[in-house]
Amino acid sequence: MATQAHGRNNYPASVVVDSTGATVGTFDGGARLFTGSGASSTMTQTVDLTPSAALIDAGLVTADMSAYLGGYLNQNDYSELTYEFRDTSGGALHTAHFAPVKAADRGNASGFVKRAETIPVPPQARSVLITANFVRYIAPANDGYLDNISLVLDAPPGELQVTHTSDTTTPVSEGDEVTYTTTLTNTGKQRIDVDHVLVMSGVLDDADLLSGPTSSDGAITVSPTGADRTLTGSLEPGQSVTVTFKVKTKPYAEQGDHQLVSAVTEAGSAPGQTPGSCDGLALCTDVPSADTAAVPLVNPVVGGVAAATALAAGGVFVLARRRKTTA
Ligand SMILES: [Ca+2]
Ligand SMILES: [Ca+2]
Repeated sequence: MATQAHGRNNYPASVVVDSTGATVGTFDGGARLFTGSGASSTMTQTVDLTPSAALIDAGLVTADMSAYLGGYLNQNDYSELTYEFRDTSGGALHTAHFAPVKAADRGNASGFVKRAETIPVPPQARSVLITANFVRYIAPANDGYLDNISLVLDAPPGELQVTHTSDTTTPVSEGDEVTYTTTLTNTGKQRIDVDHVLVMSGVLDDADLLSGPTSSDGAITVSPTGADRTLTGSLEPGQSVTVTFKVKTKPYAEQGDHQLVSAVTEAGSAPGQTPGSCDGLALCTDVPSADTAAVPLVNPVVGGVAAATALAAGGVFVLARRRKTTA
């Protein structure tokens, strides 16, 4: 095995040719390409799959394999490539083979043809033995060419769905209790990290904390103090955890802005100051507080806010985050 510079000493540039010899594309082949040496030569590399063992055994991983195989003018010197997926004992579970690109496949032009294959990685696979063979038909040079040998593992990501609700959206009066529920669910295929903020400052200016916030499962930890709390941890596929807290509305005269605004954001996206509305907050509830002592029947200002809030509360708020894992 040897390497040569693309485009020098009659070695081809990084060009893709078809069976008529026409150049139909180029690729980023870098500075050099692999060639054979002598009558035949071989090179190998073993890729360790053990970091992805759990996902592989769950049948979640696909392998994308590709390479550019080529040769010189009308010579049938060629390269070929195999990817052998092996178990812990080295036994072959599956072998993908990229067939030689002969002179007829290239229309007798110097250049490359791309070979590619995607397979589900067989469960129990722990390594891939990649073997390149270079075979010479016409001496002296072994003109089996090979470039951009690739193996990429892919698996469906974890996906986090978050909802945030209050048990009322109509105006509350002093002394009323409101319960808030945040639900975090992993609807994807891999474990996913949670790093969020439960924003309570817009509620606690108008109401006293009675209980919580409490996580239903140790997978999600709620920071113990502060008007805003962090929600951190990780969720397995299918796992769902709720975080709840309950407040009691203060006497009207002791309230802040009379808007009980609470939200959940991703870490780093929490508002810098106490929110007075849900503007700019995707996962948010806004419960207005009515001055029932002063306006016992209808308060048109509060009514307008309540109508807007009911619209916001009628939907399901979803934030999704996707993560791609390769090995
Ligand atoms: Ca040759
Ligand atoms: Ca408020």
